[in-house]
Amino acid sequence: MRIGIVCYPTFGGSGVLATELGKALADEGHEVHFITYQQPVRLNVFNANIFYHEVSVPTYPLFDYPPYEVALASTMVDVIMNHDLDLLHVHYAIPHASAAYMAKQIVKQKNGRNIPVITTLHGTDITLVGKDKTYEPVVTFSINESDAITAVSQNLKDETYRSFAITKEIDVIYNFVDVNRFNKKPIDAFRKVIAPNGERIIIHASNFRKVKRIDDVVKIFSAIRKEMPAKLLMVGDGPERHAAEDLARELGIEDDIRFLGKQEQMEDILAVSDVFLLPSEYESFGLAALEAMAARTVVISTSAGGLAEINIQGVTGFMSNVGDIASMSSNAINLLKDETALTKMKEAAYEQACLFDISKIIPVYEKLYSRFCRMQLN
Ligand code: GMT
Repeated sequence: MRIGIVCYPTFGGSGVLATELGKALADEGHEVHFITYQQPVRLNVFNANIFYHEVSVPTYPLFDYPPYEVALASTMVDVIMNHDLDLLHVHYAIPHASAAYMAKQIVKQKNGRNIPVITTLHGTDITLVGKDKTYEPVVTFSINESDAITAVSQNLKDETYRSFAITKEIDVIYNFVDVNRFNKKPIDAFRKVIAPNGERIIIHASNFRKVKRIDDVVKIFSAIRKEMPAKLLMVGDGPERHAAEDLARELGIEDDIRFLGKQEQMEDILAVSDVFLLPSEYESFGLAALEAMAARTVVISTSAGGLAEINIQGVTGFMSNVGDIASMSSNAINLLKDETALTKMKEAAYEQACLFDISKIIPVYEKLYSRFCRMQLN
């Protein structure tokens, strides 16, 4: 099949998932065309089946807001027609689903072809941004106009029906992880650099937005730090980083926290970590948590959104209510003090991640595509 993938090219979960999906589809022999404004960060391999089409948005003095959606729709039309795509798979509704709708109508008018559009909802496109009344009518319309709609968790599916007047069936297709990539032996030298005296290693990775409750990460770590020697790795970057750094200084734990910025080799960093903290206000799925579990890192999180669909309470990790710092701290401390329980839980986290292995989810997407594709798969 010839598949167009539209996504955000950044470190965010939706872009990571879309890129990994495209790479896996290319490995399966499909021709994959990425359409984005920048080379996706995880698109770091050469594969003859992968094509990248950059959306450039010309500026003009009149434009206070350059019309990205128009440029995106025009690029989609160009790629669909010149590369004879079989379908478009857009990740994150805003503005990808509405741009895809526009491209579909243009292609229909130009050559009579009805290009199927599949929209995958990822989370904040529904729960935060999409609900805003400045976007809601377009989001509802373009989701309903998609030929197929998928959500990355049952929770996100339910939230979508609750927040928008969706008239179509939404399929849940869970996010996935390449377990082989994350199942790595810890590099001793690396561990020694981070924790020279054998301290416990705690980790958090995100885009440091308000929804991630970064302050809670620092406060939980502070509680852990009072009980045992430990180091905290903060991976990623975003608007809440400076507040977190200030809080760390205020609590006097700044020497035990390393802000690593955006990192591509997450598997190496996770392999040396003991506990992954994710105290989010909401996660539709929590791809970062799943990657941690695949690397045998125990997840201590809230039970918000779809997290309970991957993390099993008391087996693969622990979950608490949003903002319950005391509960998340004591779960972490008790576990980190008990080597046997920690080892057992790390193994259970890995086993659970295997259920979401890439090899199990790619065929589900292929089956979905085949429902719409001119060329049926065997
Ligand atoms: O976590 C973010 O804020 C980034 C966001 C994105 O769209 O890139 O992540 C969302 O999609 C991920 C991939 O499906 C999910 O794993 C995240 O849980 C979801 N984030 C939220 O729902 C806040």
